[in-house]
Amino acid sequence: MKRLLAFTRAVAPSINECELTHVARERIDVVRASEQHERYEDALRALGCEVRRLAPEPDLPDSVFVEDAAVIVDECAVITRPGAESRRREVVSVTEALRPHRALNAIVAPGTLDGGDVLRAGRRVFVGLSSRTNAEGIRQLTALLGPHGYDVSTVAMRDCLHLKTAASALGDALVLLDPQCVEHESFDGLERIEVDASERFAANVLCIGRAVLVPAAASRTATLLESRGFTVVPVDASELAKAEGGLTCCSLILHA
Ligand code: CIR
Repeated sequence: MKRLLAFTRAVAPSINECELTHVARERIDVVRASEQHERYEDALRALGCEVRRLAPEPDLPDSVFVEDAAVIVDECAVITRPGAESRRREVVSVTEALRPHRALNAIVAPGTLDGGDVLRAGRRVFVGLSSRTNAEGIRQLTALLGPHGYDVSTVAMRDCLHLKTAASALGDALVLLDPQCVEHESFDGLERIEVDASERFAANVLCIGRAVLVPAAASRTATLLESRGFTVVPVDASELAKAEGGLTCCSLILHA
């Protein structure tokens, strides 16, 4: 029986120096952010994950957002080259943590890629062309995943940091998306549902089996997901939202 591992990392005390692209800087309460992050880890445990904390990186402000450092599929993992220079060193510890579990490859210069731009639904992999992920990064990812049978396509988006700010996979055949940030047509071949129009940043949800972690502020989208048969787990991640992070960003989940 395979275990479900969830790699996480503590909130860095320097998080107030985080990168910001689309939101205005607001003071982040580090204690509150850490408490919310612990509740998030509890929610992962309750869904069967074995949570493993990576070594803390107190001097890397965005290091809690471990998702951006790797793309993991069953056959291998791709260590990213994050688009923000300040985030490049985050991959070192993630590489060591993943080494026992997957064959590793890496995105190399001049390619850049953030894990938050990579949405996988079954054998389809959608990659956002963003301020962090460039065409060369997508080309390299395509070359690395293609031989394993993944069909990689590039997605344009607007007014959001990462593709997964705009859309999330709910299993292999269904995508939740925010039509203000991404077009339905980008996900041709998959069923699509939209977030509630009144809820900004509701499209970043974390699906584990038939359960979905949903931002506590997105209650209408949560009701929609329940009506589709999902078990919704509301998670308050309001402090890390000030750092432009969502629910998928804070873990790297794999079967091991
Ligand atoms: C950044 O700008 O890189 C961080 N402040 C937020 C990263 C969030 N990660 C994600 O959406 N995967």
